[in-house]
Amino acid sequence: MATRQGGTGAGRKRILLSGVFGPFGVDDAFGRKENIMELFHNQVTKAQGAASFRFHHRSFGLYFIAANVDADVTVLDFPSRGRFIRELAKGYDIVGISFIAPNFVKAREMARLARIHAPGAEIVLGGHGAAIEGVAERIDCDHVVRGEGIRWLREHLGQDPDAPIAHPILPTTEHQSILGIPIPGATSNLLVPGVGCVNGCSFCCTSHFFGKKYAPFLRTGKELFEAARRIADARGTDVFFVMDENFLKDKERAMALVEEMERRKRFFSFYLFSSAETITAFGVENLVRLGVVFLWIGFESKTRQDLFAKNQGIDARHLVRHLRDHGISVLASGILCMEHHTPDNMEEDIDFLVGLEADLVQFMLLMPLPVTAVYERFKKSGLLDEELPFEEWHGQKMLPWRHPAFTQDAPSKWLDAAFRKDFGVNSSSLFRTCETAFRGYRTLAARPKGDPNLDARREQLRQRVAQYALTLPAIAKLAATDLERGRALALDAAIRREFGPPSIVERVQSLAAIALALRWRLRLALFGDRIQPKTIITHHAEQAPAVLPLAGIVSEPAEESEEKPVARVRRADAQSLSLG
Ligand code: B12
Ligand code: SF4
Repeated sequence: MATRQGGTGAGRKRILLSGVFGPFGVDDAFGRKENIMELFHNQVTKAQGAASFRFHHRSFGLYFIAANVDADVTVLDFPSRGRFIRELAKGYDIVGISFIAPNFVKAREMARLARIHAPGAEIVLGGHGAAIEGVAERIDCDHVVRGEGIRWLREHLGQDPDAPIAHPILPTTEHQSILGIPIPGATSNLLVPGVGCVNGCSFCCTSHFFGKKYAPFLRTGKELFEAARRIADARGTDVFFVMDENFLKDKERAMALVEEMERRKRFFSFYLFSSAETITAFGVENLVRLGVVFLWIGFESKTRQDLFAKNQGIDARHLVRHLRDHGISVLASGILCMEHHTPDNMEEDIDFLVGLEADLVQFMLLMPLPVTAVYERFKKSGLLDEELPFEEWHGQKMLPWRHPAFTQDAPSKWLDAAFRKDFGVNSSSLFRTCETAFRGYRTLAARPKGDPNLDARREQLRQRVAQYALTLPAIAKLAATDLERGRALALDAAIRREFGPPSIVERVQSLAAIALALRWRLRLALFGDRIQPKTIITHHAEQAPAVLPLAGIVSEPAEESEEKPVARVRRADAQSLSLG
């Protein structure tokens, strides 16, 4: 049980935890247009025009902290500068600001505003931006928290740092749409089994930030299952996006989760991040039984595989094909402008990543982010460009270090060309994802029936195919190339051969998808592609739960404010959760 020194009444601390302010992805005094607040449209599907995947993620770390301290905590996500100032005026004892390196200037401005509008409050900086060297001197604050924040804040408040971790109930994404078609039903649930990774790849800030250690929030298969069950029951979907850098690394825990699902006959599905060596050790059959539908894998580079122990001896192309044949979509991630790259050899790495034929490809620049081994090495050797403002450290345009083979404007051109090549050669990721689901369905359909787990997985794949197939006519209609149009139509025909002709309802849905997609394309042409996330306020005012999960989110009527619409959320009991 948590020690409840926060109590209620006068002694109870009032804490504001805030993400950085918007607008995001625009050139202004605080940010850059390339630094979009969207995962896929920022660094994965950005060249795919209307077919780019669009959605927002909350600042999850803040909700975890709020759910695990005994205090009156307000989480303010995606505020405007004005909204943040108004919140400060309500009177807080502690103002916590979560930021990453490219948002350094925003965090500095927020700390400045907090000193003015909440002069009595302690200012605490956390998140990956806290790893910036000398941040305590560069930003006027009282504490800088490097690494895991729940433990720190509990200790700071005199509460038990070792109390169990309560997992908040949250959607992974907000306002999810592809081709302008809103994804129906509840979006996937968030599951954070832990933070950090023990692999310590030289460029990886998540691993280094948590001291190359893994800090588990959910330690066993049983705990994972129990957390998943409560979250899924509350939100009405059994699909989870797992924010854990290398979930399969703990094979025993993941296998125990499979056993628990089989014992309880409840078969969740998971989107995961994992490294190639752990995936191979885990085995594709186990992945299918675990219900993995998506894997984010860092293949990094073909030309310097020796730098990445996790990829040594792995046949990446075979692995990707094998996974897709089992209905597991792959996001293959690679690094451009590494030290050994030149304009003559970089194409080879781009072709390697494109040639994997993954569902999605992420190209990132080599960023020596503070706290990583690469950062330390570049600093020592004088390669680091310490003059480059942190707003430029987002990895989609410039290098914050002096590359001997590339001029300052070259990286963004290489990135653009790489994303365009992947799109041209492999077609839209929506098409590829649909193809993967169908390949997986066929693989499982060829197996004998009677294994409850595999029967459930086959049915899940069938449902995914049926849902994705509704978009194939729209993909064909908006196809960027004849190749893509032909592929979409051929896949549609193959699915129809297997599943029979579409029902009248499905035909109407497909026509509606085409209409929405055409409208979306027009919107992009007329008004550009920026979507700003809505401000979200969450009050965690009751006692922090000692065990899962209690902390839920319900929508309240939007408050009148300049940055409307605002989603207001408050803690509720699990029975009354309503999440859209
Ligand atoms: C979700 C996510 C996003 C979301 C952001 C959502 C949001 N509202 O801000 C999206 C997809 C939009 C995004 C975008 C970008 N992101 Co991002 N993102 C992540 C990701 C995948 C998960 C973060 C998460 O929720 N983790 C789980 C929670 C529980 O952990 P946590 O956030 O670390 O929080 C813990 C501690 O850090 C700490 N803590 C956090 N905040 C605070 C605050 C206080 C006061 C305290 C005391 C403690 C504390 O306590 C928490 C609990 O232990 C991480 C990678 C990762 N696995 O962590 C990258 C990561 C944070 N992103 C990163 C980057 C660089 C970006 C982008 C620039 C593009 C890119 N290269 O990925 C853009 C920038 C967008 C923008 N305009 O700001 C880097 C940060 C690098 C750095 N050193 O600053 C990371 C680490 C990925 C990486 N390895 O490069 N991202
Ligand atoms: S395996 Fe992935 S998460 Fe782990 S250290 Fe390497 S890049 Fe980071």
